[in-house]
Amino acid sequence: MLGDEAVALGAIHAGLSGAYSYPGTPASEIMEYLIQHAEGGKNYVASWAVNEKVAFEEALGTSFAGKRALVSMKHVGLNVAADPFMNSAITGANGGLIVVVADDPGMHSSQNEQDSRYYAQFGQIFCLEPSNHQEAYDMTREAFDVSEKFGIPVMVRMVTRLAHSRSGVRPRPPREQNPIKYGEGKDWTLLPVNARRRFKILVEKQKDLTHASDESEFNVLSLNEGNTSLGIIASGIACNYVYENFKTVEEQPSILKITSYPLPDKQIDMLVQHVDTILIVEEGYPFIEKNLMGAFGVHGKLFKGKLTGHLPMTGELSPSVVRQALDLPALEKKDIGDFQLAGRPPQLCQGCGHRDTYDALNKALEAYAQSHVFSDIGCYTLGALPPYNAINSCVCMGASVSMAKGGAEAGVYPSVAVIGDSTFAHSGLTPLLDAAAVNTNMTVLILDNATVAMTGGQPSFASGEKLVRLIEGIGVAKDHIKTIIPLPKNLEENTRIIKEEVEHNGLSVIIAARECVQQARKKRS
Ligand SMILES: Cc1ncc(C[n+]2csc(CCOP(=O)(O)OP(=O)(O)O)c2C)c(N)n1
Ligand code: SF4
Repeated sequence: MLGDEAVALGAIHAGLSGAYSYPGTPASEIMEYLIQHAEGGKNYVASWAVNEKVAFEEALGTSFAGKRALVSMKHVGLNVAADPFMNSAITGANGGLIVVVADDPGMHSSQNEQDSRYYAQFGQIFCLEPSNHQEAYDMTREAFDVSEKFGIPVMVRMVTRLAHSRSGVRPRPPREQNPIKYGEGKDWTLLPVNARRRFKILVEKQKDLTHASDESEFNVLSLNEGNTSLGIIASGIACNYVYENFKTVEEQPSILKITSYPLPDKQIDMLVQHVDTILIVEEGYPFIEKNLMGAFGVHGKLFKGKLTGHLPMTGELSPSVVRQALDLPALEKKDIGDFQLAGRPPQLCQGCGHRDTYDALNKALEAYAQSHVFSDIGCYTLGALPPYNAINSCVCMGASVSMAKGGAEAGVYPSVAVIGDSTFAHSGLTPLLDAAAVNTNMTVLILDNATVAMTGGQPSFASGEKLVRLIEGIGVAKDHIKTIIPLPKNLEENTRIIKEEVEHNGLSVIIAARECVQQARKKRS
């Protein structure tokens, strides 16, 4: 199974009742698997949501009903869901509530490489970090138990390399779903008087959570009695990069494998007491390292890791990178002569409608000495690359519309936003409401290809006629809502329409409507 699929199966076998998600690499396959297998009569809800905040709240509602719920997302999705995430730690969970967050160290397909373990610590909840596929399955089951035992949401932190690699997984017998169970409304109503009481309860739980982490079977301390010079603390996937550098277990120095948070204090203490130097190997930020070192370090002990420059602060780890930190001789490299693989930057598919939209937009903007095209995130972000060089910014989902408004109000003209249909539904709708309220002088291009193409073709919530009606309902003047069909034969007409709307002194929305050619191909086959 893929690591993502192991999480999904673990959840099904743990008695899952409801799962919600918004697509995002490398987390999408969790929901894909759940949807695919729900059809086999598994009797749970598995559903894409319009964004991560909505997905989180849907899962929280399921948990409040006493049922087991899962919400999954990529790391930046948790920024969008941060409000319910933080507050759910205070309300607590009723049925088990699991937040699976897939981080993307190395930014294979993301705009940053933030480390979600900080969110778990920020929310003061329990976090499990599988190091392999079997653990992805087992820990997801375990996460539901921890959530129900302590009445808190539990995070399962995945990373790309685990989410998207395959291995055998040994499943266990499935268990029943929870019956519906109503809870204490006053615990869940975060008026200050309740929130203060609940927050205190959460803080008081921390000792028990640390104890549970210390007792967890998933943290393994192997002391090498004959070697007191070096000890290693490794977490999650990074454990494998350590193990791979030793041919036998006997060769290994003392290793503490950490896969649960809050950090297991006692086990860490035992390792630190046993050795002089501690190398900390973790994928992501130096989270464990910072927590252990504090401001002054530990007297008499030498810590090595990312903060000390022994491991890189950015990007993904690998066995060879860890090998250097272990001071082991580099492995011999195979000589492949002067063979070189050509660089192949990603590009829009041949025949993609986004190409035709950018051709028309570039032509329409030729007449202006200065313009700013605020883009959003989707396949169309590839318009940043040659031959289009069509966009000037891309920050986070939905930002194109709000940034175009801010830019226009600062005097940028033409101020253009480019956003896809799924991203528009995710978080472009609300800033468009803002712009419509004051009729900002800007042009919004919504590229409606009727799918979430970038992440593999999940369903879009605002496409076609529904999208047009939404924009009308938001308050954009009907005369300035235009639809174009981005095809080469329509280049002249599309250029003219974009130009006209850029010239209009107020808000315009142009919908470029044409199905993603990859999706069309899939449907045909
Ligand atoms: C907060 C957040 N959630 C999810 C993603 C992953 N993601 C990148 S683009 C995108 C949507 C793309 O769909 P759309 O806007 O319709 O454009 P298309 O790719 O179809 O052209 C998603 C879900 C992300 N980057 N940020
Ligand atoms: S997947 Fe679809 S939207 Fe994305 S580049 Fe290809 S054709 Fe265009």
